[in-house]
Amino acid sequence: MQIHILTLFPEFFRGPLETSILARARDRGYVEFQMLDIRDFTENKHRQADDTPYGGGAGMVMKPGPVVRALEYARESSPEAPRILLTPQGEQFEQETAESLADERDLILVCGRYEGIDERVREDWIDRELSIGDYVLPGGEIAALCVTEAVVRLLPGVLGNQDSLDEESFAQGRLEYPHYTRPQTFRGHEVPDVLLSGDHQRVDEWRREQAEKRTARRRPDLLEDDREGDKGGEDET
Ligand code: 6GU
Repeated sequence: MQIHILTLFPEFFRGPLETSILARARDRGYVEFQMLDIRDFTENKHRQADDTPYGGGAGMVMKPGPVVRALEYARESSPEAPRILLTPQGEQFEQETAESLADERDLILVCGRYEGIDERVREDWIDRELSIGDYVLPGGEIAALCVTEAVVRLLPGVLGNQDSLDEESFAQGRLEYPHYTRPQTFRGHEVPDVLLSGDHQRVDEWRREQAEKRTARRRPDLLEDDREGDKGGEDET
């Protein structure tokens, strides 16, 4: 998968893309990152990529020319890739969104600044708009990193252990069960006995029960969603 990231702040990505799972995925050939500095696609000598809004008002708006030329450049090597704008006005990015994006050949991520991007770009050169939640960030860069991490870890082969994908939070509409590791006693707090029993069936049951309780307490909305989408299916009790 090739992920093109269009941004006014390419340096923002250097740390994250060179760290941990993203760096490993790239080094092993599962993904390539193409950082495009939108300012490189300006045509004025000050390399100005934003301008004041028609009609007046606060803030600056991203000029259409540089963004569209950067999009056209990315499309030269990835002609079919969805062009995704990161904006608080987009549809909410969910695990399901990550799963569907992981099936694409390539992706083009456009980091908007929150005051906005010229509306004509959104209308004709953007396929999809995503938001990572109902709060305002100064730009789409962090959101692009969220999408990138969530998608890349789903690419076949990137995680050593595919089982962990099926068990994790949201994969089954549940939060994950609690985890423990050594030492067995930590500052007076014990690991639950069942995990030391060696009885895999009891361990599985306990984990399922814990996941269910935790979801009911913290995210009852997930259980409700599940019932709606799964009428007459699994026993919920
Ligand atoms: Cl995608 N961009 C910005 N600027 N703010 C956000 C966001 C995106 N998602 C939530 N807040």
